[in-house]
Amino acid sequence: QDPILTFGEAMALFTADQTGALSTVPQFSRRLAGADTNVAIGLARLGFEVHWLSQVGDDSFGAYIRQCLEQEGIDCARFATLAGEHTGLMFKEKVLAGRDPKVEYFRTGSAASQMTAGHADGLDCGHFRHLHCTGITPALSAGCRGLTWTLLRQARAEQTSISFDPNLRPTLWPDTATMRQTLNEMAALADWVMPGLEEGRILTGQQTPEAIADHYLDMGCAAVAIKLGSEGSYFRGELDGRRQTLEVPGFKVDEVVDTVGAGDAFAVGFVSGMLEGLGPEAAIRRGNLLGSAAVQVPGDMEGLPDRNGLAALELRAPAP
Ligand code: KDG
Repeated sequence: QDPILTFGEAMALFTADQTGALSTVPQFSRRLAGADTNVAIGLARLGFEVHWLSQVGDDSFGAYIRQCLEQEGIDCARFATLAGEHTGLMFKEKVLAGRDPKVEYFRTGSAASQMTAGHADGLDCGHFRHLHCTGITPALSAGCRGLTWTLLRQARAEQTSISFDPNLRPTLWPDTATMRQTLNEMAALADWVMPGLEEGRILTGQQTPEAIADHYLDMGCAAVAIKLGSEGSYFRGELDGRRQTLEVPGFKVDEVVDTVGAGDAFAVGFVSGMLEGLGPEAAIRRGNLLGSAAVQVPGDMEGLPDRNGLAALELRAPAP
């Protein structure tokens, strides 16, 4: 299979072992986090050749992240270690069902946030079949914004397909207007844009899934997949020469343990399905299925299956 390129910031994540405010929790479990790495891992588990471009500090957490990604079979040739700098960290609450956990970041000035367009030097985007990009990386710093623009423009010029998940992180941006303008301009370079419904509303100022999707389709994107949480997903794009809509319901889950990472799992399902030529309906369905698997585990990507796991999930899922 042709290679896929992903890039961004991977962090060491500490999830609270007990419920309650982070200030009161005595124990945490160490895991890996980062929206882009979640997608990279999910695609690698499904057998895609995935390359990761990033940077960590020369500390134990950077070493831990490298070990995790190498164990997943991800190509780390463009994954640098920056001497004297630190790796980003993230802490996350354990919550009772139905609530999104509070997170705290310790990533300002991290090695990843010090990346610049120079990190793409010598990279041949035409070598990759697909580029996956999130809106978190350009929020990290001016240098990371430059890197994101460079990779998006190179991929576009080389006709490498691009998926873009806005992943809004308002606290990482100087202001909402800059976030909206930058992410909308970046999304315009992508083939497939995958916002959550609320993210789409914030970014486009539109309210309905159709109006949000049309905003991006009018800018030249080929398809928009809008995540509707437990309701499933909404797809709108060019099919058989005209703009069409698909609504695919979500899968029921017994217990929602942690919603963080569900959007990345959806991206893994949708992007892998589209790259495999399954068509939008089956791709969206796979996205919904992986999203439902992700919310049933505490970490971001522990619920992401390999091919056998995917087949087992599909067997248990109700027929469309
Ligand atoms: O999508 C999951 C991410 O939120 C998480 O892994 C950490 O990348 C992350 C972020 O910046 O929130």
